Amino acid sequence: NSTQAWWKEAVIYQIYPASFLSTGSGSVSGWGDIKGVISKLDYLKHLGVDIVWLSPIFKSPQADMGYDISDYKEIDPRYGTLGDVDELIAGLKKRGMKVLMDLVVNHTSDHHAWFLESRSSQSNPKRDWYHWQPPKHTENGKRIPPNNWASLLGEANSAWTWDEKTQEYYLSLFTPEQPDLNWENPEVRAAIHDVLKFWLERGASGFREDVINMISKVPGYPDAEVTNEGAPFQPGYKLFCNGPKLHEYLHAMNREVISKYEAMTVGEMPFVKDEDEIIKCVGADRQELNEIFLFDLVDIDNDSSGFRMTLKDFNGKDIKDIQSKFQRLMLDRDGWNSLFIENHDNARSVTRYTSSADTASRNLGAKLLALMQTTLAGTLFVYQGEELAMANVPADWPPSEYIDIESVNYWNKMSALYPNNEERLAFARKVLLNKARDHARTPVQWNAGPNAGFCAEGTKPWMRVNDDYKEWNAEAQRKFSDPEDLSVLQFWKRGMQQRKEHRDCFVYGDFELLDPEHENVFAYRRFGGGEAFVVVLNFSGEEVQWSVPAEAGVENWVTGNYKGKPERGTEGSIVLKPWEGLLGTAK
Ligand code: TEU
Repeated sequence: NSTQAWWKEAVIYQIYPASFLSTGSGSVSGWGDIKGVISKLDYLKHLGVDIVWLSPIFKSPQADMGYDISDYKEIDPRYGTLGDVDELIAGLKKRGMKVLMDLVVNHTSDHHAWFLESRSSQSNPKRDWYHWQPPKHTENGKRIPPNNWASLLGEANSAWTWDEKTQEYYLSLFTPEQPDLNWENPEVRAAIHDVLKFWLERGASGFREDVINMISKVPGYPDAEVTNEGAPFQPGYKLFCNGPKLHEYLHAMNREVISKYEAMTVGEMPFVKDEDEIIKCVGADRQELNEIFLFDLVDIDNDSSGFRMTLKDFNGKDIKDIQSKFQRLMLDRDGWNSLFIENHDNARSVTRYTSSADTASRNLGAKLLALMQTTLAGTLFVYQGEELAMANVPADWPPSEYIDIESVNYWNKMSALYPNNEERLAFARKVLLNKARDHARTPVQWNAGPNAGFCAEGTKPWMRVNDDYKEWNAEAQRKFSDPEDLSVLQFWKRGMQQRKEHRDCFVYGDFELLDPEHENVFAYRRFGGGEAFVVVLNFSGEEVQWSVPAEAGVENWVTGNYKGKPERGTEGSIVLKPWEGLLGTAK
């Protein structure tokens, strides 16, 4: 369908700077820094990365790892200086690469000057820059928040924070340290446009926009429907996501700022389900966002409560249904999507969607996922360490090793609610083991040396290094030299190359789902630019009998995630090995 664009073809690599590499040049030891990113630009270039997205490096009290910004135009000293950022941008440019900044503008830090003014008195000119509301009261006079919305980071407390001094509540959907900005106020929108310009002028090529669908809320702060009987606060996302003015705000940012530069935007949009609404954000004729992060795949194991720190079983068919639904939606309605299965807010994909239980399945699982990610339509995102099959932390790490605010809030809440209930607490530990954001935040494993090469020997990394780094690290995988049996890192590199060599097919081509009903096998045909490929992915640790559909038109199985060239029939029934992925050319 779609017109060509650099931001569609690019491979975007997400860096979570705190955990990427610490050179010791920042103000906090054992903390990743900008110079660390600069030192790995050749690694990224060699891998096939075109664009780097940096999670927030701005000045921040770090209540939520920089997603609480106190100054949008200053760099937090723990990461370095504005000068370091200029050097980074120059280093990227020299290699033909670009950078996306993380724009966190649904909320600021409670230390931001705007909020300090806003909270100073009810009559302050910036009072209306945030969402302030008087309290409500129960029949017996108890003070309660203006509505029943639950906060989002693990504790499911009220989304409102009481301000003693001015005797009102302010809205803080994530933590009390992250007050929500009031986008209804035109001064707020102008101030954000100014932030965008600042970074575009400095050389950024666009933005990843944090929870951008929350900037417009349903007016009047109505109560959310009670979906969790007995819980004091309820998921309110239907009321604070994709509100009535979202498109107006996105369009204005695009028209007044983004379009004046050669810049791209990818908007993070949790909770959105409505397809018309999705297309309104990313339709080619809309001038709102270039692309979007949808949550269906990373929320695949959330139960029906509306909360993330929950569990649910899923299988290959669930993965297939989600993927094929969005492949079709974007192709049929001229929208554009992102391809991601990892980021700093989710457990590691190899553990989650496949298996990291032993060396063999971990290699296979990571390559299976790489094969999927490099052959679907959309802009490809790779999260740091994903290219190395970095996995979740081991099951024997105690809850005290989980230091992310969401994990801490969740664990404290469970411990307080069920202090002596071993069964409940065992379940809570299982939730941490499967879902905690910490899994993605352990230091990148560069080599088998002290601290996995993340920081100097004798320095304590801000977060514990995963125990498996001696076996699983970049250096080991770079040296791996059997061309018939690539390391995960080399497999990713080859996949990205292949995607670029056949971009009319893999990036811009059409998608056809094969065998929609199979429980474990996700198989599809990609075709375009006069070529066609078939991809077959066995999302199970068992051998599976699979019959090659005639309409697949397979000519030749060219490669896969097992050693050597796959010897398999091109029609009729074939056996797929555990976690096996095949790539074939097709008619
Ligand atoms: O995340 C938004 C978001 O909705 C999540 O993925 C979040 O982790 C989840 O709701 C928790 O249950 C973004 C950032 O990526 C995340 O790191 C921030 O904590 C959050 O916004 C607030 O800025």
